[in-house]
Amino acid sequence: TAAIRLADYRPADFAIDSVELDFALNPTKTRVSARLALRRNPAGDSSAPLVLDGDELMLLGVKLDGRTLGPGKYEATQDRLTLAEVPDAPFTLEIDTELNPSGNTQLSGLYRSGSAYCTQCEAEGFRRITYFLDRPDVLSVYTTRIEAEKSEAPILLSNGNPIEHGDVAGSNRHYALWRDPFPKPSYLFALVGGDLGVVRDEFTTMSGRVVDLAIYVEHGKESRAAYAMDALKRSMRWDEEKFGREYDLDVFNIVAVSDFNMGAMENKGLNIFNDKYVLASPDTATDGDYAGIEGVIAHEYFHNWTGNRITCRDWFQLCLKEGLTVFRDQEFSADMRSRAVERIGDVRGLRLAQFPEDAGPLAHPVRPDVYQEINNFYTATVYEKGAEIIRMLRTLIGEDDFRRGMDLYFERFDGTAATVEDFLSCFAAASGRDLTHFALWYSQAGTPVVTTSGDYDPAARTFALKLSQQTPPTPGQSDKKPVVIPLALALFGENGQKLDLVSEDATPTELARGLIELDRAERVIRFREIPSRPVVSLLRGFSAPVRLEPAPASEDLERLLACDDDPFNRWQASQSLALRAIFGRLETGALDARGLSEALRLLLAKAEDDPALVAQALSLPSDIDLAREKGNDVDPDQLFDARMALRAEIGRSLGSELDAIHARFSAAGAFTPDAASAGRRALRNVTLDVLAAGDAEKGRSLATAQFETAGNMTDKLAALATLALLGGHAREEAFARFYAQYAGDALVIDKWFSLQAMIPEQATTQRVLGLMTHREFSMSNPNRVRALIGAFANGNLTRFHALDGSGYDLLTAVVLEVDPKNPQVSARLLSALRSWRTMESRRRGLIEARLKHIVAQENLSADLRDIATRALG
Ligand code: B3K
Ligand code: ZN
Repeated sequence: TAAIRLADYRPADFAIDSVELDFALNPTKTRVSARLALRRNPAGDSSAPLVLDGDELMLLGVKLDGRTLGPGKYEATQDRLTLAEVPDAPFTLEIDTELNPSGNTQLSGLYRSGSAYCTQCEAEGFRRITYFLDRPDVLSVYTTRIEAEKSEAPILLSNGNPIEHGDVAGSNRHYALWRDPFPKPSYLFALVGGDLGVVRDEFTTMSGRVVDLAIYVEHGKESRAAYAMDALKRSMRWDEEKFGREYDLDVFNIVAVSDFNMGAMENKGLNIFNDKYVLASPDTATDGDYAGIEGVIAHEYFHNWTGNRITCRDWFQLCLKEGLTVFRDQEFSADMRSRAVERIGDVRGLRLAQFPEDAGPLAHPVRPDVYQEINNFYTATVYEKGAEIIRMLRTLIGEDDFRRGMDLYFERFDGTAATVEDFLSCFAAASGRDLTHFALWYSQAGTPVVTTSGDYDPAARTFALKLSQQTPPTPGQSDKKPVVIPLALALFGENGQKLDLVSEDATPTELARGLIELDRAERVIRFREIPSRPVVSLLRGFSAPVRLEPAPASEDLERLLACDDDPFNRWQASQSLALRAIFGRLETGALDARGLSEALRLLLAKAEDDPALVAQALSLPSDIDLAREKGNDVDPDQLFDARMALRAEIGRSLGSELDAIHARFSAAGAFTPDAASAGRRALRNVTLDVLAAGDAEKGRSLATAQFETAGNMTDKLAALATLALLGGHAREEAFARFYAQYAGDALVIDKWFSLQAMIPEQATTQRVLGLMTHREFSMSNPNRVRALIGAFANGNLTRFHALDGSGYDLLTAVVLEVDPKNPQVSARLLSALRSWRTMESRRRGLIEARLKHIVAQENLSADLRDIATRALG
């Protein structure tokens, strides 16, 4: 297939003002009648034929202005409907298609999840329902009629407001009519039909309108939707308070389904969710699950303004809605929880997923300029780095101008399909700042490396800080330009006091805000009146998505850990100390963890102040962190050994403190999912983990006791994770009991699959192969595949990268098995190999052979072929 390029964008030749859809739902023969009000688009080519997109469609008939068209009047294939001649005046086109929802295993278009019917149309699923101009810049008003057997689908939902419903005379069928008054692109269309339980509530908007809220779930799971409902109402209020955005329909519906390719989907007025991001109860969901639900509920809700009211002109602008909406949901979570802990978690995620992507063969700009398969661009770069760009923008222009820019954006572009340039123009206008250079963040891929060096002159009492930047080459972009990097900075003196920033080399604003803008290759700032060699706290709050080099010296890190008033950088100091210890051991064979241990001991002594933050500091870098920091010639076994040695050493040297914390922070009273309680559990569970690393016997008995008495899933799963690492009979016993307790509860069994897949032992590969035949496993369900195979490939580096190639063989076999069923899932799974070039040579060779084997297959999906080909580069 030919590449699609941003440079080739042209407006559509036709506009579709309204769409009337009529669905007669049936498991294998669903009939769709679409009636489109079309006219030529003045901005398009006035003599162009009408070409509508389709995908695997079966056409039953076409009418133009009420008259049936003979086969000679159009040309229909599975993926295209062409009418060479159409009237110049507005006209209607009626198209009948027949679908087989039960046979739709791609989970794109109209498909079945359990016994329900549901849809997923972003990015290009609507063309699997009917022929259409399936592109985001064609906005139409939709009216949808759904008819189904009453017993099979008592619930019938679509976008917008409910208009009418009733029985179909002389049959056991009924119908519902929905109308969405807001023009929208086809990717936001949704339909649900099924026999579902429901939780209802209402929300009064800031102008006093009452909105009916409903969350539909599998019967019997209603009580597990309470937290999602609460998160929804808090999201609606927050968007009013923080962005002045009010909800705009009479109803807001959410449906949870168990077969879903992604997390959730923001369809107008009818969000469809992976049930993993809706269902929670204390004994089935961890604190991480609760936080995930809150974040995703908010994210999809916030899309109503950033994505739906203002959508994207084309898919290259995906970050316009995704980066911005991630930024909004991160801010929401920061307001609902601890801002510092949220920031640390977000940066951890960025470094875990986006940095490796940006450093490997799949690197692409936040706004790509070419793609083969758009589904492969719903990436950490578009989402998470996209959010970082928005955050930098706010940092640079300040909160007030940022809010004014957002208001202007909503004012100017409501009801349109916009571009990144449109968006930036609002902030340029609101702040009076030229954002041309800043915009380079959207088009230049790769993670900039900021190199620093400091020079203190005691006689002159000056400290010269040299900052330089460089972005490594990425595919298709060999020469990089300097970008605008906001570097938040503070200097600390000998006694931990914060020093005033005095310099002629920075602007007064920069000095007053403690924010240096590094917008060229190099900058030297000489600070004056510095009484002694200072410690630099740079990139405070992770003010830009860059890598800093080199890490400060150990003594400086220890000082920062003690005195920095930026909680992010305090945490960063703990991580950098851990990295130093680990890489020190790799180089010299000797482990020196004294500095880190002492620093952590001080933190533990003050654990009550902010348990969640201390928990983050105790969570040592993962294998993936280490592999990324190493950058090349990665040998996962070596990294793993060094990491385990550090954990064990910390566990031994802090044994009594950890023990005391574990006992003191034990669960008291009923479970509540709030951030403060979650923080206490996080601290308790990370102490258990480190403690067990230092003293296996003690760890085993504490973990076994916790596993048996835990009153919530967070504590139970943490105990099981600790036992999983310790091995032996206690582990197998615990896994068996966990299964016995939760058999049949798919979302909980996913955790059971994942923990087993991540056991860092030789036998795990066989274990995973065995679990693939477990009766609760299914290659057709994306959550199951991700829980077992995804966890193995992304969360178990030593086994996945086993030198006998067995891990790679497992992944290759699964990818090729899943691909014909569900290309989005197979393509995403294969992305686990995106950093293969950083491996040491033997593994590199093994992976390259697997990738070549995949590319050599005939009949690969476009999605998988795209990833495999680009990975090989
Ligand atoms: N917009 C959807 C993503 C759909 C992906 C389709 N392959 C979810 C979200 O970002 O909110
Ligand atoms: Zn989104």
